[in-house]
Amino acid sequence: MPGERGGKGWLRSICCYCGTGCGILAQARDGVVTKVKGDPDHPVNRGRLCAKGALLPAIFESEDRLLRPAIRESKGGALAPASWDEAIDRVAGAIRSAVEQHGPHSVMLYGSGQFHTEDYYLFGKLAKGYIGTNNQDTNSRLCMASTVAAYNLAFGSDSPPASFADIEQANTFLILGANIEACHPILFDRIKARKRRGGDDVRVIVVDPRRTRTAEIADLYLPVKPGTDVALLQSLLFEVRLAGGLDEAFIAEHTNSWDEVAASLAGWSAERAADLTGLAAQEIVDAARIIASNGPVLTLWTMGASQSTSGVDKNLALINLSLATGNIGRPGAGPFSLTGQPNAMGGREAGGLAPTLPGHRLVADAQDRADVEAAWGVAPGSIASLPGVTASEMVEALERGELKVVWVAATNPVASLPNSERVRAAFAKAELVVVQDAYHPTETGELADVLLPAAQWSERTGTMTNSERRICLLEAVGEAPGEALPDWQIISRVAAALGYAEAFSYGDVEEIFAEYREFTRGQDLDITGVSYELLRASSSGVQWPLPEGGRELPRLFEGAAFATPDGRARFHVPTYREPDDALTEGYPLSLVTGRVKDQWHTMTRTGSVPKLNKSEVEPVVEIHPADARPLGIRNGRPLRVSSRRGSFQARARVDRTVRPGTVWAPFHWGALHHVGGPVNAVTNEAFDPRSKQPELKFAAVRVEPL
Ligand SMILES: Nc1nc2c(c(=O)[nH]1)N[C@H]1C(S)=C(S)[C@@H](COP(=O)(O)OP(=O)(O)OC[C@H]3O[C@@H](n4cnc5c(=O)[nH]c(N)nc54)[C@H](O)[C@@H]3O)O[C@H]1N2
Ligand SMILES: Nc1nc2c(c(=O)[nH]1)N[C@H]1C(S)=C(S)[C@@H](COP(=O)(O)OP(=O)(O)OC[C@H]3O[C@@H](n4cnc5c(=O)[nH]c(N)nc54)[C@H](O)[C@@H]3O)O[C@H]1N2
Ligand code: SF4
Ligand SMILES: [Mo]
Repeated sequence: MPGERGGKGWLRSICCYCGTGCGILAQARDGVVTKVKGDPDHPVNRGRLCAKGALLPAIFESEDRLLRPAIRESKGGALAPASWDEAIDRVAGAIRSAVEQHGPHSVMLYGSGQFHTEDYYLFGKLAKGYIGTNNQDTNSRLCMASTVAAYNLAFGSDSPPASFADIEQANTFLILGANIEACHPILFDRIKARKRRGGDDVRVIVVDPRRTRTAEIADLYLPVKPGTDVALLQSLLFEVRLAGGLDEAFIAEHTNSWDEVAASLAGWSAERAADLTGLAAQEIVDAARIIASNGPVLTLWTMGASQSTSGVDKNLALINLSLATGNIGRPGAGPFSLTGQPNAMGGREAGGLAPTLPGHRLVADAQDRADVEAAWGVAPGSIASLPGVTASEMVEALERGELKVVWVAATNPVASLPNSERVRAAFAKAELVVVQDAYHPTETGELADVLLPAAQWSERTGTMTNSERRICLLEAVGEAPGEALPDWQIISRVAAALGYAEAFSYGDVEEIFAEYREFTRGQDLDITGVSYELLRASSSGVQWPLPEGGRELPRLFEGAAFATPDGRARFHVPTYREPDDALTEGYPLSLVTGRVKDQWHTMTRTGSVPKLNKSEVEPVVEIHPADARPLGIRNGRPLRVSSRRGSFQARARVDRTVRPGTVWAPFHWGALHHVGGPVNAVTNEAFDPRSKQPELKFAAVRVEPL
């Protein structure tokens, strides 16, 4: 059997949760996965899995599986079971009439980092190539957009330079706004092992307003005030320079615009940054000295940096620090943004974001459009040059009545976008909401006019790319239940019903991969040397690029050849700005939101796994005793959190995990999982002007006991 490992029907896959991308061996009985184990041959996890991965078979026991299509005949009516033909006709009919009456930009396709790369590619081909709108985005907008923008600005391409293998060679870890213990547990194990083996040579610096379990392994923990990282990072660079930590030769030979950044450091002494960041000046100096003297430095970051109205600036400041110290393109070093979802990277590759086309191309580039049009066989000019609506702009476009049909697949925006009541109201205004999901009910599915049942992990074949550019094949191990279909087949059927059968007829998913692969030829992410056959034969997948006849590159920029016209990386001056939501007497506290180790996002899968629901049974709001006491808030008692947009209720956890002035809450429990309402009722939809990534990490709130 293809992909079979170790005999007896163990098939190879990848865990469908975080961007670590752990290798899994899975076995099915009667078409359902009943056993999984970590793949001992997979280089990422060497046989280990965290609890979420190890408990994957339990997700198939959920009673909430969406098994057949359903249609709501009229707004306000009930959803009634329908055949696939009826459901597809309804979707295609609505798209056709919206395009006829209002033009192609009245349609939006919203996908997900939980798609396979082939699904993304097909969604984009349909939207951008055939319907003729760039209104196709992914939930990676909420996750990776600031990093994509910053990598492109600095390197000329969206190319994460480092590999997980650099963990074992790094001497200093700068971990900023990342709770790796909870969100990338197997990577955390690797960092801990490096620290154990390296002894005093290894230093860990953690920057986070919350003293997470990740911070527990820190030699230096910096409880930064939320949103002030740019001030800290400018100051770190200032102090690194003072400590003699610049790599002058690297700056001179391989970068541009250092002088502007050097000039921008004036005034960013540790004393000044201490005021803004709430840190002690000495802590900043200490961190800078470690970075200056204890290389190689591996910088790891995620949402604490990116989900911000200064997300791009934070990312650029992190990259500047690596470039200025020569910590890039060599073992153990690099500015390395970890991806959150299992295939956030695949969407970046295949053109899943509104401004992009397959193979790191851009809709704004006339040559890129022409190349893609030619490859798809559509008339010149078919791909619009207008930028598409992003996920962050979708709500306003719905409110203005510009979007008539919204097709949501593998994401749950009513629960995961900021200011959820506004999102709900906006979706209710659409003429047709299509929700393609593996489960029902979900917060978004409740607003659907058409529900399309999707096959999920292990029920379909395809590829995903993890944080370190590693492409792996996920085999179909079991079968989809009921009438559920793989996402790519659903997309193909809608395309066929729209009259594009010829361009969307694929015998199997591998044909889609082969078509997509051609778009990478000659690009920085060239994978023309990759095939399903190769992926099936290898126990480790492939780290791009792997051009035909070439070799894969675990570490990029080793010769410091960047994808800019002159081959040099570019420094950019980051600007320090306050978060969008102002703290006032009425809203004096900063709410930071995040994740817990045993839940995944909006809980459609993990929420029904009993063993995962033991560690955190309900959402809490962490608050420092100094804030709780004057408000009369007691540990374990209910409280209300209100912002300028809305409120939710949860229990208080009074402890010293968060810094005074800051409260923290997990965002997993949406309206269907918690009577107190969703955390996203209060979060802010303001976004970074360059990346359009929303500021999910900062809301000015008031807290009161109930
Ligand atoms: N268990 C679990 N793992 C997951 C997921 C999950 O749902 N559950 N989701 C996956 C996905 S899609 C993603 S994107 C990743 C997210 O992974 P992470 O980004 O690591 O997770 P978060 O908890 O959202 O946020 C990380 C930290 O940012 C800190 N933070 C908030 N504001 C600031 C700030 O202004 N500055 C700094 N320096 N830090 C700040 C928070 O206190 C928090 O500890 O996790 C992935 N892994
Ligand atoms: N307050 C706050 N909000 C946040 C964040 C935060 O840190 N704070 N983080 C943001 C980030 S980084 C992210 S990535 C988002 C995540 O937010 P979402 O993407 O909305 O969350 P999920 O629960 O992962 O939604 C995935 C949906 O796809 C379904 N699904 C699973 N597998 C398949 C499949 O194979 N096919 C199909 N069609 N459906 C499938 C699931 O049942 C689920 O309904 O949340 C964002 N929202
Ligand atoms: S670390 Fe991430 S990829 Fe690995 S088993 Fe856990 S959730 Fe899955
Ligand atoms: Mo994410």
